[in-house]
Amino acid sequence: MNNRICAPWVLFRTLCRRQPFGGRFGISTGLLLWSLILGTGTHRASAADQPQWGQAWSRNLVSEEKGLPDSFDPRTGKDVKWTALLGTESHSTPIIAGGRVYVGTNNGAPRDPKHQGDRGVLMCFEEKTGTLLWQFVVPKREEDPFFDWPKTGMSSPVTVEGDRVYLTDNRGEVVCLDAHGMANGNDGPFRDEGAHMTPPKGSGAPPKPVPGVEIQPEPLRPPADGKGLEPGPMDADIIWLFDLPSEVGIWPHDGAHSSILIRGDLLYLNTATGVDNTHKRIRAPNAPSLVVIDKRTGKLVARDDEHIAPDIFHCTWSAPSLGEVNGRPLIFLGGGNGVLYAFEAMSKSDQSVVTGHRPVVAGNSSETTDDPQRTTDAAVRRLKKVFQFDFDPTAPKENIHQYLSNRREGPINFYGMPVFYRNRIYLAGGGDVFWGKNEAWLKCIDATKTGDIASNGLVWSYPLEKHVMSTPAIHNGMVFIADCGRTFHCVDAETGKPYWTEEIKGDTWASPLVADGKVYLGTRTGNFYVFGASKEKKVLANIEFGDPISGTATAANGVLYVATMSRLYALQAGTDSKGVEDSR
Ligand SMILES: [Ca+2]
Repeated sequence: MNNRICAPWVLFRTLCRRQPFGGRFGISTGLLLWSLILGTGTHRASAADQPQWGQAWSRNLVSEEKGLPDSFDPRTGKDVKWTALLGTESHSTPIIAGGRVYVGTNNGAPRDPKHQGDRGVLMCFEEKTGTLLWQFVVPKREEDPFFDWPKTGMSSPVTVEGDRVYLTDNRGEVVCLDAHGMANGNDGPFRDEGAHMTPPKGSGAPPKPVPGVEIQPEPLRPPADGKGLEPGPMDADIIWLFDLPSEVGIWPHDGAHSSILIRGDLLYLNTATGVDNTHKRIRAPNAPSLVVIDKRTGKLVARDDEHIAPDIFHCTWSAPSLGEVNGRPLIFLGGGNGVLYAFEAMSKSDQSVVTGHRPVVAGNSSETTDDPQRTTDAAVRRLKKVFQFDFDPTAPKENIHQYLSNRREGPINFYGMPVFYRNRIYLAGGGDVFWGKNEAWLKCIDATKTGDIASNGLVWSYPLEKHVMSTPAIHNGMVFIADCGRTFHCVDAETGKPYWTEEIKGDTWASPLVADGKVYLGTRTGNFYVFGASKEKKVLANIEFGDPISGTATAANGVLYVATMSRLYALQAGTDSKGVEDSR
C-alpha cells in the first residue's frame, strides 16, 4: 500500500489509541481556590437548551449558562450528574434540546444486538438521566474506505428545531429525524428505515483502498433478497433523506462533517466534498460546496456557483454561519480552497419559485440524468456572492495538489467555522493537519466590504502554531482559540495582540466554549482545561479523562456536557454519580 495513503490512518490510530483507563484521572490544584471564590452550584440562571453548535447563527461558542462546575472528578463522580457509554470513537459535539441529548459516535460498543459491526451512530439520551432513548445506526460506505473512514462514526453535531433533528450522517446523507424516534410510530414520508439500517450482503471487513481506482460513491440500496432489519422502538425515525453524493454529485472524503444552519424554512450546509483516495485528484469538479435544502420536504433549493471544487486541497468540513450586515442577512462559508465567501441569504420570494423541484445530479460530468423525477440543473437557484476573501494570498494557486505532504509550502483550508461578531468575521485556518504546511492563523475580517476583499478586508492576522481545527470564541473583547501546536491563546478582539498564551497537553481538535466566566477545552490527550475567561491568565483546572476528546464542550440547562471517545459526561455542580463504573 502506498505510504501516503497509509499516513493519515497511522496518525489517526496513534492519536486515537485508548489510554489505560484506571488511575489516570486527576485535577490540578489551582482550581480549589477559584471554586471557593466563585462559589459552586449557588446560582442558576439563563438555563436554556443548546439546540445547535454555537450561537444561532453567529456560531460564537459562548453560552449564557450560569452555575457551571469549575471542577469535577470523573473518577469519584464528584459533580458528575451522569455518564453514558458511547462507542470507541466519538468526534461529534453534544447537542441538547427538548429534554434530549444527541451525540455522534461509532458502534464500537453495540447498544442493540441487531446492529453489529462498524457503523455511524447518533445516540439520543434522556437529558435528565442519561438513559438511551433511541439511536440512528447507519451502515458505512464500503466502496472505498476514503468515502467514510473506518471506525470514525458520526462526526456532525445535530441541529434541533421543535421535534425535528437535522444531521449530515457518515454517508453524506442529509436527514431529518423525528426527535421521538420509532417509539411513537414511523412518521413519513420516509418509510424504509429497515432497509436503510441494513448493510449490503457480504459486508463487514473494511475495504482496502486502491489509489485512483475508478469507483463511484453509491447510494445505499435495499437488500436484494428483501430481508432488511426490522426497526424497533430504539431505532431512529427518518422523516426525509437527501443523499449528497448521488443527488448533487459531491465526492465524499474521510467522513462528512457539517453543522446545519436553519433560516426560516431553509437549511444551509457545507457539503463535505473533497479529494479522492489519491489526495491529488478532484473527481467531482462541479460539486457544490454550499447547498440549501427545504427543511419541510428535503428538496434542493439552491447551491453556490463559485466552482470551488477543483481547488479543494482536502475537503469541505467548515460549517456555515449567518450574520446581518447593514440590514442584509449574509451566509458565510469557509471553502475547501482556503477562501472565505459571503452569500446573500435567500429571500422568501426566492423560495417560492423553487419549492417543489427535485434535485439534480451535478457530478463530474455535464450529462443530464435519465431519472424522470429529477429536473435540470438550471432549476436549482444559484446563491448570490457578496464577497470573497482569500485567507492566504501568498499560497500557491496553481497545481495545488502537488503540495500534498509538503509541510513548508502549500495551500490552506478550514476545519472551524467563521464566527460573525459585530460586523466582523473571526476565522482560523492554515495548512491541513494531515497533509499541509505547518502554518496557521487566526484572522479578523471586515464583513461590511463587498467584492474581492483580499486586499482591503483584513482587519488583523495573528499567527497560530502548526495547524488549527478550532472555531474561535469571542467574549468581552477577547478571542479564545487553541491550535495543533499545543498552545491555547487569548487574543485582543480589536487588535489581534495576544493577552496571554498557555502551553497545553495534546493537539486540539475541539473548540473552546466560553460559559459562566470560564473557558472549557478538551484535547486529544484526554486533558480537559478550565481557564478563566479573563485578560489575565488563570488556569483553573486540568482534568485528566484518560480518553481523547475531539468534540467541543456544550452547556445547557445548568449542565456541562463533555464527550470523550468512549463516554458522554453530564457535569453539574453539587451532584454525585458515585463514579463512572456505576453509570450506564
Ligand atoms: Ca416517530
